[in-house]
Amino acid sequence: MGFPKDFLWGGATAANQCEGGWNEGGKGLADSDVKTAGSLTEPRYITYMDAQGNPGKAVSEHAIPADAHKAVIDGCYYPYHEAIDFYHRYKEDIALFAEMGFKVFRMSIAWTRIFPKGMEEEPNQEGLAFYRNVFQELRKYGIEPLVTIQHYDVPLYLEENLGGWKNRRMIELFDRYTEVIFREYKGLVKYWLTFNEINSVLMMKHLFANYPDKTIKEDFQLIHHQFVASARAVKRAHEIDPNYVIGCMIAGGPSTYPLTCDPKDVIATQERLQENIYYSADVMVRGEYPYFAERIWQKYGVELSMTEQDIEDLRNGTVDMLTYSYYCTSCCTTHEVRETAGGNLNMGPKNPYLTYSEWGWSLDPDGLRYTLNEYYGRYHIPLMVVENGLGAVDTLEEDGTIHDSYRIEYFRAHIKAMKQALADGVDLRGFTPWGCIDLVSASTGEMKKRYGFIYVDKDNEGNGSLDRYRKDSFYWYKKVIATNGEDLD
Ligand code: BGP
Repeated sequence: MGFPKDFLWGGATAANQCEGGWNEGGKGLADSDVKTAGSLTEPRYITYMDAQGNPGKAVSEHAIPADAHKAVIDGCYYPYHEAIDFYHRYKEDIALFAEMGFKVFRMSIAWTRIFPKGMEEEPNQEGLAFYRNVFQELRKYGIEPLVTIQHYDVPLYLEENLGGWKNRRMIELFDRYTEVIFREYKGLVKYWLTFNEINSVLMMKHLFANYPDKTIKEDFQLIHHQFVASARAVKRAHEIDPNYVIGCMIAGGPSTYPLTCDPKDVIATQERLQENIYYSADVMVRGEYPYFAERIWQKYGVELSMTEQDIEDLRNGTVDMLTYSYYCTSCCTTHEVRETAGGNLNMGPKNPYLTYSEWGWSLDPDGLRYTLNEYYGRYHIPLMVVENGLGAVDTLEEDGTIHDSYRIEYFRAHIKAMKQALADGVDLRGFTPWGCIDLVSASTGEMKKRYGFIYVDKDNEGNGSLDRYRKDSFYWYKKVIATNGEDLD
């Protein structure tokens, strides 16, 4: 048994990490436009102007002074402003995806291209036209778009004036945005995802030291608004086009294993998983908060404001599929931690049985098979792995080649793991490796942390020709797709 014959092989990107054109085509400022570049050791900053007009920068939202407003500051380098210039080069890039044989391409729409401030009555026609052109270009090659509606990208105006998703009004504004795109792209798009890694907000308290209690409480309210917005979008999508397939998207690898077989570690892991993964996925797949939600709210002193209408909306907007990002796994323990590891939104004790990438993310293909079984066993709806990959330093040789055997090795092992999960009986429909073309890293803002099958000539400081080059993995993945996952050599 191998991959089903209509398996969706492809790749994934997000608007802010690849488009550039930050102030073109009538686009408004997004919250991600005020994020600087960082590195493994230096955080990315959010830049702002304080009440006296002095520029400043903060490592996270809650460190920004109350009277300041986020702003683009002169002299600061913002890697998303140009990114890899997909905005102007999408035709060239899509031709390369087609050459690899992509069946699907995951991308996101920047809300600020459609509603520059997020609150306008009418959408921005130039923004609508841009995505129409991209979808048509994909269709030309028979590539199915898989569109994330919000991928870490909110109109800055809404952040500044409403407090972003903390404010219930965001649900209505998201409604307006989704209704426009569902109508506009009917017949061009079939697959949609509501929020990228919606569960990530609940992990912030574990990622940042001194994360304020007040912010934790707000985060639960914020994600509740997103759950409702997501559910309403699902319902609306089906009303507009019954052929639409609309899924949720979660960060799928965190807190996977107990570090030891001490039952206390097992319970700690179970609680973490409930909090980090199932709290969110249960709401979106099953249409109601899980039985353990009350315990979590009590733990953090959360008093959720939830209306009767919210409850009904959640019930009526369950997703058609569950999709997730999978890069690595992490461990949980109640014992003293000797060595910690990094990860995609998941720090934790180092797993002695795994090796780690240059950015400290574990390499764990078995964890992919394990999570596929866990999620399918719990929900019994179709799954897609919509992010996976190895962030690594690549070398562009003088003759224009890039020998990324480490990336091929990573994918070979992960594709084998998916094959095993399919043999286990999991209903897995597609695979879109992250950053199929090199793009700006979300966590560090670097170009150096590359994921692509296609190399983009640009460095961390923004220098480079932006020319595209095929890596060794490009040819390898092309063969994998052509043989539907049979030839992995
Ligand atoms: C996920 C995000 C992506 C992406 C990826 C890789 O959390 O959904 O946007 O960037 O992680 O992470 P990074 O870019 O930090 O290496």
